[in-house]
Amino acid sequence: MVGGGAITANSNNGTRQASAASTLRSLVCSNEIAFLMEAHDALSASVAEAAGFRGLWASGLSISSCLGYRDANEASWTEIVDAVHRIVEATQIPVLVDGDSGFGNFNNARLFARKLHQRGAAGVCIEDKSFPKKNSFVGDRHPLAEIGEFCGRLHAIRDHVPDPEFVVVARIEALIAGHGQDEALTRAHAYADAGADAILIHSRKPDAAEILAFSRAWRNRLPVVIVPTKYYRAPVAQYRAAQISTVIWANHNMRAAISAMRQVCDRIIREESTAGIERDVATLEDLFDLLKYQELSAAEQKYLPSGAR
Ligand code: SPV
Ligand code: MG
Repeated sequence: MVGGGAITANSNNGTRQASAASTLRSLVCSNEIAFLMEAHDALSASVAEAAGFRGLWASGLSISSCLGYRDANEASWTEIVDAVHRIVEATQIPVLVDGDSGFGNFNNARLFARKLHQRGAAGVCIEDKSFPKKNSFVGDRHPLAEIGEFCGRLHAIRDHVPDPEFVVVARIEALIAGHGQDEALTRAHAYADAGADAILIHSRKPDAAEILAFSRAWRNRLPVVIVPTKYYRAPVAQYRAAQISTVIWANHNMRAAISAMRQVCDRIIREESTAGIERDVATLEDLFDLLKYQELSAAEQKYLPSGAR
């Protein structure tokens, strides 16, 4: 059976939050490499949990795309918090939220992080750009936030979320924006001093050379998190050897859904029938299992008078 579902998550939310944050913290801080799978809604989160992932990445790109928004802060922070809440309620594994640049200055960032924590998120990752941000793979030379100002956002999140276990990841966009390793390292040290728990170093190169160079120079002062969307050919063995702490598969559930839906739509319109695709799509029983319809039947036995069942 998959996930905790709305019933259990609502009934013990305080305990759930505390344990989710410490579970994520131990995943990110352990000596073993961890993998976070992208989720953009309850269903994708449940599928990832059932596959065996031990943590989730609530992706800004994927959540926005599924809502019909571009990854340019078109979705409001409350829409993101609501989407995260559905993910949290559907699963028992910790959720690291892609918090973009924190939706403004220190004040917006701390409010957003606190709301995420209240809704059961285990941690937030914020990137050193300003509001509105744009997806790292769209356009060139995105302006970076000023270091001191971004540190204020990190400090404010730390001070405002009433849980020392809540994980704060500082994401460095310096390499994406065309700056060198020195700029990335200066930023990483400043963000570590400002209270970050881990550093996400992002890259748009087709190979892992620049993130591996960063990690060598950084010497693991804090755990390093990476997002190999563009350098997907690099073997995980390289990351293990470099003592990378966490790998995020950032958008693959959403992209898989696009391909699968497109294939099915193309066939149904061409064949004017669903007979040909029936074996290629999830069964309704599969869906009912994912959504725990069995729990509803059991609850009916318990709570409905026998005449009403
Ligand atoms: C996301 O998943 O929204 C990310 C990762 O921020 S990336 O799109 O690779 O920048
Ligand atoms: Mg994002």
